[in-house]
Amino acid sequence: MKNELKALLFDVDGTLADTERDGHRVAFNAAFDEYGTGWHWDVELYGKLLAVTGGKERMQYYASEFLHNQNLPDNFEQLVPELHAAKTRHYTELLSTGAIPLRPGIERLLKEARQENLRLAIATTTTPDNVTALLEHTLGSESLGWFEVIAAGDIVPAKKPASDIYDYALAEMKLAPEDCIAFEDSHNGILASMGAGIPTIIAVNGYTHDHDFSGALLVLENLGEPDQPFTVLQGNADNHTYVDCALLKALHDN
Ligand code: XBP
Ligand code: MG
Repeated sequence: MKNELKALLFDVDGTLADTERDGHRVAFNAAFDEYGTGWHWDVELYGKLLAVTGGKERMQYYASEFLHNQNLPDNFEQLVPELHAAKTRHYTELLSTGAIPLRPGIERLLKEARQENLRLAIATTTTPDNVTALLEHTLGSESLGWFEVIAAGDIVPAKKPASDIYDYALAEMKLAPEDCIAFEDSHNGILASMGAGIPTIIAVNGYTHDHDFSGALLVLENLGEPDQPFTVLQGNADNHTYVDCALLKALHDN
């Protein structure tokens, strides 16, 4: 007999909230202005840069693949962590204004999962301070304690699409991948979660609509709400119109 569902693991950027276009991108540009790099990442370019996860890694990717390492600021390699720290400061300041809300269904599902004694964790490539700021300014400070593990950023050497961050969270929680469901929004994300062996539900966003989500349990526009039914893009949700624990258990048992 199959194990019962024990835990839900959530990605952050694009999954809990639509943070990339109007959050991270804006903060990168503010840091570039502060340091006078002359760079600006518009909405379309940023979509291409999302191929690489992690802010420091993304700046290095931009320099090598888009600027061909020409006319970089002096001491670029040493500047990257400084630029990134400035970007994190701008990003957390932006979140503190409440500029970025949670996506549909996230707060409802987290609260229901807590009532049903499902264990919760976060597995993300973003910086830990960014996760704290998002949770504090959307669900309140106490919500940090809802997550048994907040696995984030440089805690593992290889970021998504490597499975390391999910492997780390599973090890910390002493859980097998088949005891869990992961929530992701991107191709790199599902490569990481499924690389760790975790069945995965996808909620797409503007940047990830056309990504390859082969093998996902379900691909949705968003998790939906009782008065805001989801659209199913891939998979079978039977008669459900929003993601709740009953649907998760049904998918898990199948
Ligand atoms: C999220 C990311 C992050 C953020 C930037 O990927 O790619 O890099 O854009 O975060 P995922 P930092 O949702 O797959 O975890 O600048 O803090 O690194
Ligand atoms: Mg994501």
